[in-house]
Amino acid sequence: MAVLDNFARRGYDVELGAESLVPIEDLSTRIEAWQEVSGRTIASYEGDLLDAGFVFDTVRDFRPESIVHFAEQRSAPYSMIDREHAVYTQHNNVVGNLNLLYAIAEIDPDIHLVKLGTMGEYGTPNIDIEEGWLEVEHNGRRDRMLYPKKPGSFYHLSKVHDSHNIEFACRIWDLRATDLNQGVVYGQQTPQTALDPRLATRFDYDAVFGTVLNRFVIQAVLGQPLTVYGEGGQTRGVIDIRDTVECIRLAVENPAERGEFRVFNQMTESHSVAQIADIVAKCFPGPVQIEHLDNPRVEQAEHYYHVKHTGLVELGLQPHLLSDTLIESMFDLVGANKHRVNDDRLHPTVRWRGAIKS
Ligand code: USQ
Repeated sequence: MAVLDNFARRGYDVELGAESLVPIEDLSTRIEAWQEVSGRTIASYEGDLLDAGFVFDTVRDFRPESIVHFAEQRSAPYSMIDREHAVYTQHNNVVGNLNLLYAIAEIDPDIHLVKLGTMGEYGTPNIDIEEGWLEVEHNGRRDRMLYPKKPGSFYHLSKVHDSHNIEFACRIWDLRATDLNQGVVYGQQTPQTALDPRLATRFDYDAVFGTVLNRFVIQAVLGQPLTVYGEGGQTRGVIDIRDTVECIRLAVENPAERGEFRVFNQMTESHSVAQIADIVAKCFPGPVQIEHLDNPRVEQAEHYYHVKHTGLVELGLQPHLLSDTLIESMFDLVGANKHRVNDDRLHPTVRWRGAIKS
């Protein structure tokens, strides 16, 4: 196994003046810790997917069977800060992914690409969301098309562009790829990271990178109001971090066929933001205030949301559904690290219409 990293995520922390709530070791320390607890080695390559020469050299050197591609700027608010951040996000994500597709096609088209997509590619259409593809009948004729996308940020759009590029590469070069359209992740530990504190993974609380349930848990422990945007009627697919890891394992061990662009909706249940706030408030052993802020994003306040997500379950996924026990264990984790929070970073500052002069 090998890991490739340009440490961009650590750079965003410096830029934004926020850090993971749980301290993160440097890569070499984490690799050493993993070797100690598991007896397995991980090779590491330091470089950028935007550097095509580096990508080709790395793929040629390591010759993987599968590549799990998580190396993208993943925050919707970050992509909406201003023009520069939108351009950075789409350039970094779309071009990095394209370099990887070319490397696979030229070096070994048998490599299975497992790509992190997002449920946000679909947006909130007023029809059922299928797993990536849609059977369409139009003027008496039928075809199977990529599901039409209506995403909600320049970040989510970057993943739509990636999906189209990957489907095209599968069609013309006979590559094999799985697009994991992941929902909003919550939780912080997996059975693997729990083996040693040096293996801890990120737990973001700030309004740019923190995801909604994790933020509400942290706000409850800090005695801060839970920041529900608008009425909280927007519904999202969510997934426990332990299941995200399991889904990747299942996708890698059951590769797509050559020429196949396979899509899984990687989420296990849906909740509205208001429901998530209520669940956190109910579990917390003290008083919790819920604050409805003017929604800084542009999104539908109320909408239909029905998602098909059977592909991963058919491969054997046994979902961990959101439970009081999980949320309670997160309270302890936050309590132990709450001195690390910079309160200024909790409140949303990025407005979807904020950078446009009108
Ligand atoms: N929200 C609040 N209050 C908060 C934070 C968020 O009401 O303090 C609301 C947002 O308005 C949104 C929902 O909660 O309606 C989810 O927001 P989020 O920040 O948890 O998630 P999102 O921006 O959609 O992005 C996250 C990850 C991204 C991933 C995506 C999956 O950062 O990498 O792709 O979840 S999905 O949402 O399915 O597209």
